[in-house]
Amino acid sequence: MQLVESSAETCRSEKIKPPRFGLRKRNLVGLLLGAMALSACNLPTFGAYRGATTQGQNEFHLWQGFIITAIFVGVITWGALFYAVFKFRRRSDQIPEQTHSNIKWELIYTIIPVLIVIGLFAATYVSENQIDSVSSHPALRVTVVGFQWGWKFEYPGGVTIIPKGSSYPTLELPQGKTTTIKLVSNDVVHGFYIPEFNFSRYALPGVTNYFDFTPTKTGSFVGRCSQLCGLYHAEMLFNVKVVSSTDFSNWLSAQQQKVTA
Ligand SMILES: [Cu+2]
Repeated sequence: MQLVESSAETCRSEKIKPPRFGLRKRNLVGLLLGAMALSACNLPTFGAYRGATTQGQNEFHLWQGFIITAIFVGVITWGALFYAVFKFRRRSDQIPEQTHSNIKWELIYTIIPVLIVIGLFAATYVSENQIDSVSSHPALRVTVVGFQWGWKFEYPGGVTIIPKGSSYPTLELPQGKTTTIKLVSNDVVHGFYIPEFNFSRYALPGVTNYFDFTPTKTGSFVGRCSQLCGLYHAEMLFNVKVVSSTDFSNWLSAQQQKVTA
């Protein structure tokens, strides 16, 4: 009887044995991946700006997608490489079994990269179309003129902002409203670049470029010329100031009154 009891005890203790480490590890990895997926907005920036406009944020998400794909490809590729190096390393002078072709694996490593490239292309196509789309009824239209060596911003009502002395011009924009920028150059090729907007576009002589900015937050940002355009290229800085839509209206009316006065 005692023997039976003790064997039952053993069975019970076997039953409540903790799960094997492998299983726990799998659960942990699943948990981590799930947490990452659920907190996608907290993914690292991978060195890019999060974007202070809806267009810039769109570009930022595309960037994140590309980097995550690259990490995925890198892990698979390096993993497979090191697995082959260690698992099939030379152990003796005996020549291993010689095989030729493996249709299944050849199809897998052809189809998956092609699908990845198609996916990246499609994501780029969709994002770039959204970023480059120009509103037919923007809240504001501003003409930006690049010249050697500065920037000029032309607002409705004859308001013109130009560099004054040693101070750089400021491009004032309303938050939450779409502004269409018309970009031209007076002389050579310049690059209209606002890092925190994740946006750069050539200012080309004889060519007019249009694009939209819809700032999502107020603040001051730095702008610069991204093309080496001559001796004082480094002086081609400007500021971007995003203010609330009311503050912007007040500022623009004040500027327009100055023009009429
Ligand atoms: Cu320039």
